[in-house]
Amino acid sequence: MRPMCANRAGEITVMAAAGSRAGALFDLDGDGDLDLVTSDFNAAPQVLISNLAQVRQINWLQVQLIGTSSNRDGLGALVKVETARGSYTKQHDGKSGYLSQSSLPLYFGLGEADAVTRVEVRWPSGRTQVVAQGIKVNGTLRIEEPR
Ligand SMILES: [Ca+2]
Repeated sequence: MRPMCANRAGEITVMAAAGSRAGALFDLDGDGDLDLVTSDFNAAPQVLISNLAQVRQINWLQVQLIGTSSNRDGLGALVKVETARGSYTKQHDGKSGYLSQSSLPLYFGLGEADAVTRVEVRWPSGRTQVVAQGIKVNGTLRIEEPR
């Protein structure tokens, strides 16, 4: 058993290391920040809910890829999200780990940026696609590969 202490707000602080074997990262409570579920050695899983969205305003965008010429989920695609405050690039690697699978949409934390000006996808098929309109932050943008 791990030593824990709770403060007056009911928050619990874990005071010892855990032998986690796997972890899945996704927005479990639907508030926009990423939460974590771990599978621990000889122990029950831990469900770690982030309170970031309750502490301050967060801005984010999930990008769900739908491949047509490329594979169905666009695995291997390179996605660049541009804002007035900078850009963020991620490769869609499937987000799987040892004994775990996170949710597939790519998650981009946008910091202070409250608007996305452009999303560029370089599909595994070699095509490049740009979306520059209708992008709403704090939600999921579905992008289907042109046929
Ligand atoms: Ca969350």
